[in-house]
Amino acid sequence: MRDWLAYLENEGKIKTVSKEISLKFEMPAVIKKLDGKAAVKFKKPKGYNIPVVSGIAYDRDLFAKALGTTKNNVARKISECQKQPIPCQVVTREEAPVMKNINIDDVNLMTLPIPIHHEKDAGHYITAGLLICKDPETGKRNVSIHRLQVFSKNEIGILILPRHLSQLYMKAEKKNEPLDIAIAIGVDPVLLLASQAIVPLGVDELEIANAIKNGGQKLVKCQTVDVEVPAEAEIVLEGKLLPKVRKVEGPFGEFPKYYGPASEKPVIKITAICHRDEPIYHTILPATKEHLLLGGLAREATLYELVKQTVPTVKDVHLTIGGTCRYHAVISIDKKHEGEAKNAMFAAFASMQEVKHVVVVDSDVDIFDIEEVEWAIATRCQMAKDIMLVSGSLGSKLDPSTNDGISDKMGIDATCPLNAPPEKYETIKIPGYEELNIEDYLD
Ligand code: FMN
Repeated sequence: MRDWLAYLENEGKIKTVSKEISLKFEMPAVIKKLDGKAAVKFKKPKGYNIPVVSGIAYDRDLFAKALGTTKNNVARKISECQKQPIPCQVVTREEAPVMKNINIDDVNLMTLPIPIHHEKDAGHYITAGLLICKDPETGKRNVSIHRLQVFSKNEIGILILPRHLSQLYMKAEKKNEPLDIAIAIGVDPVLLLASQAIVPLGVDELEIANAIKNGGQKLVKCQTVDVEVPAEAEIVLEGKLLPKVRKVEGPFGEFPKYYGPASEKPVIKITAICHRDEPIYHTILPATKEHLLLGGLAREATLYELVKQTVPTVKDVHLTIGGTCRYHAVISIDKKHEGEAKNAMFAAFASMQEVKHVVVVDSDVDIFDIEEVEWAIATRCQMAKDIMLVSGSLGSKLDPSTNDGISDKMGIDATCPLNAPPEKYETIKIPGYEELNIEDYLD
């Protein structure tokens, strides 16, 4: 993360707050004011001597930069690297900056500047930790991000939705054994993004990050658990996900800007805290662009791949910020046959449970420009025939308008009919406009 912060500083993309600031609401309020405009570093969280950063990748351009590609190629780049993971190098404890300071005997989470983000949050939440563990049967690594409520100086509550971690936890729980885990805080945007990859169980997201980086991702073994973590992380919490223990976690302000409710959740016992010299803590404020894009860009990569299997002429996919980077998909296609738009909708709904509304447009529309998408809807569809509605499908449980996740889905075909006379949809043009440099004309 340090190299990335240095880049942000060089580019003038990070603001600094030197005055003392409370972790409870005050820091999150500043982060929210700067959302989408700048990253921020808080030098003096009140009561702590560890600085906090947030919004370290706050727009699509920054993620593209971190991935070493362009804004419109993010999905394809992630999808390529997902297919070709590269094993990471494991270095010694002496070579790993994060193992410079190891605390096993007197573990105390209260020494970390962990904010309280929203009004009704149940407490202090760690929001930017990569949770790394291994499949108890195969030994393959898995990486994911989870909301983590600090219960005490060495206990954390965790929300585990039914994906890979839940499968690994169930395997351990069946044997009444704890699952060794580690939580890496303060990592670069590529590692954060790779953790969100939607890949089959057994594909190691750290190896996807290594592929994106063209190698060079170093790992180090933990001290108290059988897990490897990024050697250059700022902070690593080591711990055990306990079998058959549940405690009330939540409520917590979630990505759709509503609260996720309180309920009984699994518990992690922290066994060690390791950190670099002068560590920096990273927090993600829920529902900010940093949060939405992290999940959204990885989902776009998978959506692109899966829609392409059904509609090979797909050009781009976009999960919009307004649709929480989950619920609204825009897909552009080079339509060759009538009906392809509807097939693209079916493919999108089938490939990603959270996708609720899909708009399909022609490839002349820039799907990253919402004004252009709206224009296509306004001028290229007639809703009685171009809309598709499905009821009673499985959607997102965090969408409050669903019935415990049971959701309607809607698709809009905003493509031009292939048999329309060409002049009907011919867009207006001014010859010479593209080449004209406005500065040559202004006083
Ligand atoms: N997934 C959860 O199950 N619980 C969470 O609390 C949770 N919080 C997240 C917070 C952030 C900031 C982000 C970016 C994602 C979060 N996710 C959460 C999504 C998972 O990290 C993501 O779906 C991941 O790919 C799951 O990996 P897995 O299938 O390997 O378990």
